[in-house]
Amino acid sequence: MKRLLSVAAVAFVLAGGAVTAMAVPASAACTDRVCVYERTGGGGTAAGFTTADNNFSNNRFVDGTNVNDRISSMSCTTTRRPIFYTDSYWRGQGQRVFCDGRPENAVWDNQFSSFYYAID
Ligand SMILES: [Ca+2]
Repeated sequence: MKRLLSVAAVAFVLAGGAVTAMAVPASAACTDRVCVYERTGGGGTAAGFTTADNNFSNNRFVDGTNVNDRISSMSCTTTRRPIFYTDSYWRGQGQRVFCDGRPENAVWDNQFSSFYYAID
């Protein structure tokens, strides 16, 4: 179900005009609509998502290291805001991310293990 950076070019094209009107992403390593970063402020290695994910244990950053419990910031350019959870299967503490394209630091640093989209 997960797709890490596999359709980055397609996602960028599909995002089209909306992306051009937004701030330039802090990291060129991720062009997917939901991105996570190893460091705060969009720093360090990155990973991208094109769909929700119930368990980060099988997800890798661009540098090959594991995503689970290592996320320090997130960004998104979706209309449905993702909520990151400290446990798999959308359990534990949740953080709803603003989707203005700019990295937002994790409230629970190095603890996120899944994410889903909020329904407005
Ligand atoms: Ca996963």
